[in-house]
Amino acid sequence: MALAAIPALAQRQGAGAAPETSPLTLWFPRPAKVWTEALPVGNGNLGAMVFGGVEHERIQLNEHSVWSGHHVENDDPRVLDQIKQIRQLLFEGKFGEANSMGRGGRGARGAAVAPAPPAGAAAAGAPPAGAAANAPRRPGGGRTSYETLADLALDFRHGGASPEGYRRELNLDTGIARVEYRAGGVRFTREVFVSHPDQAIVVRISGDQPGSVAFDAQLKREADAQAESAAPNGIVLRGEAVNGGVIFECRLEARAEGGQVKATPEGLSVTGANAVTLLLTAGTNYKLHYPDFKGDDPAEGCRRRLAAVAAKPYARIREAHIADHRRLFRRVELDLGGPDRSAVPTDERLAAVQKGADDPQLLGIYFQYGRYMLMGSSRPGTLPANLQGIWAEGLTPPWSADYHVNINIQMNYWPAEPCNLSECHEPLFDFIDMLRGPGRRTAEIAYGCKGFVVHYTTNLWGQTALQSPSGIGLWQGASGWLAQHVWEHYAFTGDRKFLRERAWPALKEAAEFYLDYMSEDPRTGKLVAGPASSPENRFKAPDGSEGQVDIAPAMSQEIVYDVLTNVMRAAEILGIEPEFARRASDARARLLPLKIGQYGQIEEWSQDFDEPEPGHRHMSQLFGLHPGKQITVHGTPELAEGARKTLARRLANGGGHTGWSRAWIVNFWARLEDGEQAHDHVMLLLRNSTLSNLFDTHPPFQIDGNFGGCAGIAEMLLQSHDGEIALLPALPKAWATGRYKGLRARGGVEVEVAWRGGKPVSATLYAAVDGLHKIRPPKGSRIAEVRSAAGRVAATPAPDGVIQLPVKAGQSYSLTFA
Ligand code: FUC
Repeated sequence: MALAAIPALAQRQGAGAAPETSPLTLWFPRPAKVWTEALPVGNGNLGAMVFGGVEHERIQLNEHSVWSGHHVENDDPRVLDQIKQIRQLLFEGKFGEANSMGRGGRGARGAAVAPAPPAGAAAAGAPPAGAAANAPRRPGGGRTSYETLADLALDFRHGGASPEGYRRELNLDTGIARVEYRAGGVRFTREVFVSHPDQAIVVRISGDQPGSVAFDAQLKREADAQAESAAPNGIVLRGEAVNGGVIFECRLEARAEGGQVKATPEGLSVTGANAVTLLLTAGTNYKLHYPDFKGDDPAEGCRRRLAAVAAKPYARIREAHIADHRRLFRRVELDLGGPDRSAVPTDERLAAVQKGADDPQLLGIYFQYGRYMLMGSSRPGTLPANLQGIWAEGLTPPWSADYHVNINIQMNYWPAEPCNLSECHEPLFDFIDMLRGPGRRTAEIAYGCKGFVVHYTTNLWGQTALQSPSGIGLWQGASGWLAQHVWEHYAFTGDRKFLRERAWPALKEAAEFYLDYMSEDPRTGKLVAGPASSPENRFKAPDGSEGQVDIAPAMSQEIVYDVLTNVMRAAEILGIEPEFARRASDARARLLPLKIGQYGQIEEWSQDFDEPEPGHRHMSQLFGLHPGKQITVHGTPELAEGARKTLARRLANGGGHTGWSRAWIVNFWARLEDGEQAHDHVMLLLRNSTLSNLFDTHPPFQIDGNFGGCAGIAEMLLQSHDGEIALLPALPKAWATGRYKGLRARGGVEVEVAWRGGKPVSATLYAAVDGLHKIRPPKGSRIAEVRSAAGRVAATPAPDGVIQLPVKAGQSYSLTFA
């Protein structure tokens, strides 16, 4: 799948010319019947799903900020006291009492809160019908959800001719979805893409016979919107999110070459054209609520962007789109070997894999699809990728397509840095900054603490309030886990300005909360990060009660460890706030350490409780293994062994049954340097948790598994979390021969590696910043020589094969192996 295999860009405009081809293409010999067979295109703030119907084309549209609801301040001062009591009860070992304490209601402002859904409800695979069961509940009963923008419906007039030579594809290398068929002696072509430079959804319809293009176009939405014609050749759709929320607008304009476009009360009618370009812009009034978002008045913005893009010929819009897309997309190349099966439709390839076949090139597509979808749902200035990225059908997507912050949104961003899409990480940083305001208020009112806190789910309105001091709600890890992302952005890029201006304030404020919230366990003298739950899991206490809230869940301890470690490093690098760094370091030294339990596993709770659901989908106690760096194969071998046993036990009890859970397992095994296990679980991700359009399925569709799977494949090929750059740390036998280019390691290093017969052949490191790196060769091989432009670099391997390599910004270093 080397990109060198891609033929030079064919000059093409409209029908007739050959389109670009790439092995990185999803294709199907028939239209999509259901939404999860359609193909996604997006530019970060506009998304579309292309069905490719012959007589009736449906292009379902999304705009990132189409949300119902509004910002609510419902922090409840009464929980402060309850939490203190819960803490005391837990110290006394009264788990039953502690766990029933906050249940059943809360709120000085009188809002009764329904109990959290039973843990495991989602594990059964059934998301709540309609609006999410674990969606935020607010006084007034308002609903808060991401929603579809509209559908673009195109009705063609083929006179019932049955189509031949049908092909529907998504070329990941161009970011263009294409539909092609012959009907009534005419070869019709549609191209759909979302231009980032021109901020528009672009649809091009052409026929290879003059005057053959005829269709009607409508903009439709199932509720709360009105379409009207915008003479002479446009439609405008205006509306408001259901039950109140943002106000949106969407504008469509048709530019026909030959023939006629007529605006009708129903929409547009095109007759006798050679080709038609449809241009669509959309926006909402969201910036009014989210000051950093660079939106504008929806009507004004739509009109302005439409006028600008409409002034350009299609070929130029297309060319600018491809250039922008490739600037990011082509940074990484991955070839995992195996035969070229690009002539086989994608769903057939997936079906073969699901029956047990191997298809490394399909994994290559799956990997690049993850990068493609991050580019499509998260670009600088947009909202971050939600549970479905940006693609969501209807008005009540599963779990409101919101921001779950107890793994899901973080998993969305795991590929951002290693897979060389650093700028696509930025929307998450803006989002974190937005959450810091309400999160600070919540920290103060609900906990009496400094800093900021976020619980397990939030939305674009900045919901941070503690819904109930019980169950899965009482989990304060989101702010700390989010703060890991700003640190990692620095770690990968070496961007000190970012560290000082963006990362430090968020890191420090996250740490401040935990430093205040933690208490000393009178029984051990250690610092504990509870009362808290361990995401969505429960335990059986010695008193026979089942509970979720404990005094020191491993994940809470590990998140605090991670935040404090990063704070200490950041303060040292920046040479600032030594007092605060000392406070962090003292607290870290006093944290209750991780413990190994009766099965040799890392204990999930402060005690080795019985587990009612030992195969639970969350594996929170392994946060320190991934995405944290507290547990490493070379640094903490006993804990790494504990992690291995934890995983094995979860799996033996049916773990990994949701897409994201399986994707996390890939990352865990990669970190444990077990290439065979990691590979088995990549295959299981495709076998059990992937839909025919390669969307991850929880079930249903949830995009985190795509991103986690993409990151997991990268993690098998390159790691850098443990103070060294490890080349091919978890290479499976199935990928005997291959090559990658453009994966990134911490310290601003881009890496290229080629291997054959399971052994490295060559590697090149490109340094973006000066540094001193340790390089670990793949197991069973030795670094023979390192050369830079200046000649041979002295690098003597230590007994474990690791070399020390000083690098200079802008230089590259070539490694050979023995
Ligand atoms: C977390 C998970 C569920 C689901 C939901 C959106 O709460 O436990 O499985 O993915 O997020």
